[in-house]
Parts: sequence; structure tokens; C-alpha cells
Amino acid sequence: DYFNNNTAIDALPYDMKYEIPPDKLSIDYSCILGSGEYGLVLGGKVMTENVKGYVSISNPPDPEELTMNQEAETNNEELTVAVKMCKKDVDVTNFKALLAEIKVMAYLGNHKNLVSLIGAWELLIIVEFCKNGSLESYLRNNKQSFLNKVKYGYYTDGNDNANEGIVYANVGHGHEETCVFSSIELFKWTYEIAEAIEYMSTKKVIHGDLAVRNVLLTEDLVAKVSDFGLSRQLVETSSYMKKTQCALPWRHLAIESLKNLEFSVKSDMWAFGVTLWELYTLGDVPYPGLNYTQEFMTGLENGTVRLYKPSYATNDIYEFMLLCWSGIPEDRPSSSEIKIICDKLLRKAR
Ligand code: ACK
Repeated sequence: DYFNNNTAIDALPYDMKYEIPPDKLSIDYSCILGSGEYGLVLGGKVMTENVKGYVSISNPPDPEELTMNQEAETNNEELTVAVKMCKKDVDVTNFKALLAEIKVMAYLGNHKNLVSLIGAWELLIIVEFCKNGSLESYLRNNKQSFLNKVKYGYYTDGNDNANEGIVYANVGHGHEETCVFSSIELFKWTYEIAEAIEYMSTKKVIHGDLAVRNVLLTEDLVAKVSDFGLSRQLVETSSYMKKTQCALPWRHLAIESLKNLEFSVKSDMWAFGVTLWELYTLGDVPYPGLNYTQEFMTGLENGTVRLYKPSYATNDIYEFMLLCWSGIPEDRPSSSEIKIICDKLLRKAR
């Protein structure tokens, strides 16, 4: 099966420090955060030992760092978490995916734009709680109150040189008070997701399932990439070949992934482009009305099928998306370029 071949992940250690015994975990069965094919995501609490500012079970303080004084301040604290529960009748493939997810998350460690692993217990994965749920549901639920702050037009750069670009629209008309989110947040999330991708590539991890449904938002609306169930670590090869086909997120997959089941940092870049498309349409379904057919595949290959320009994307951002969907993987932006490009795009758009 598809994980059997992934010796890189199998070789990752499983660190016992992540074990959270049931007496330290309380699951709130009345708080269902979400559900899916894999099972349920529930709210919960973990008892942690809080030693002067350290609240994480997964990163306990080094005792040598602590003075006697600090040790005296140790007390227990509750940490709000999300608990991912797998179905009871989980088969070997699902079990391996679960184990791979835990291992990859532990290996990735903490990054401000990745959902962090807090611990695990049997078929449970305990992760950081993200109060605003998935980016997908956030976009769809708040579509009505979105405020587009950019509009195409001409602006001057102060030296009387007219430039085609972006001018602010709708600002200062009293809309702000009712506004929940605006294009500024779209730019911020673009950059945050880019940071996560760049970090994953430095760790040689392919996410494999980038999409707005797999980006979560914290209470402060910071975007964090989650769901590493389909991710894999690269060691020597630059791309990974899946042996058999299971349910594939085809709307986000690169041509070579659909054709040859090849995954690489470059197929993540394709998916990043689709994720941006979802973001700048405020949560539309990519290729609306289309099915995964031979005709679709042929169109994708000869370049006649591509996603259209989303209403809230600037020309530059759409051009960046098109670059992510280059037929030749090498022509797509590299993960080291991605932050620089995003930085430039967003600076210009703001
Ligand atoms: O958009 P949602 O309400 O937020 O629906 C999805 C659902 O579970 C399936 O993934 C929610 N969810 C998943 N992980 C977390 C988490 N760590 N914190 C909060 N909600 C989560 C997500």
C-alpha cells in the first residue's frame, strides 16, 4: 500500500515523550469540532505541568535550565486541545497514516504556521486547538462581511509616474466597523501559508494535501497548516511515487501526481496555487461543475484547463498562481523563492 514504501517515515523515531496517558487527558464528547472519513475531531483538555512559562508536554523544560526557585513554581495547568480520533475499525493503511502523521508532526516540531502536535495516545492525536476552525469554513461563513480593500486602477508613485496597480477602495466609508475580514487578511494568510511551506521544505517534508480545508485559524486568525496524514518525508529521492490509488484530492493535484502518482515539493507548489485560488475566491470549490474525467486530464495537460482569475486576486497574485500550475514541475516557483515572491506581491498590493 501507499505508506509501505515510505521507509523515510518508517525510519523516523517515535518519541515516547509524546505519550499522553488517559489520566492527563479529558475529552469533551459534547464538543465535536469536525468529522470526516477518518473519524472525529473533538475538543479536550490536557493537564500539563506548567513550569514558569513552559506549558507544553511535548517540550518539557530542561531541568538544568531551571533554578531552584523556578522549580518551586511548578503547578498544573489545563491546556485546551483538539483530539483527532480515528474510527475504531481502522484498517492497516489508516493506522499507518495515523502513525505517519504523528511521526511527521513530531519531526517537524514547532513552527508558528504549523499546527503543533501536543501528544498521542493509542488511536488519538492531540494537537493544538485552533479556535477559528478551518480556513475553508471561515471563508465560507464570513463571505458576506468580506471587505475588498483593493481595486484595479492607476496610482502615482509620488513622482508623477503613473503605474498600473492597486489602489485602495472602500476605505474610510464607515464599513470597517462591521467588517470581519478584508483583503489584508487574505494577503496575511498567503504569506503565512508560504512560510509554512518554506519551513516544511527545509525539513524535506512534502505535505501532499495542501488545501484551505487543511489550514486552521487560531483565535487571533493566524493561519496554521495542519493534516499531515498524506505527508511524507523525502530523503534521497526528489519525488515520491505512490503505488496504488486511493481517494485522491484531485482538484489540488498536479498533473504528474494525477498521471504517475508522483509527489514532490513541486506538486505541493501546484496545490499551494489551488489553495490561493480558494482563498481569493473566498472558499469556492476549484473547477466548479467539473468532474475528474479523461477530458479534464487532457485539458490540464495541454494547458487549456486552468482555474480562472478569482475576483479578489490581483493580476500579480493570479500570475503567481499560473506559475504554480506550470505543466513542467521545474518551472514552478521553488520553496525558497516563494516567500520572496509573496513578499513582493503583497508589498505591491497593500
Ligand atoms: O472548519 P472546522 O469547523 O474546523 O471543521 C474542521 C473539522 O475539524 C475537520 O477537520 C475542525 N478542526 C480540526 N482540527 C482542529 C483544531 N486543531 N482546532 C480546532 N478545530 C479543528 C476543523
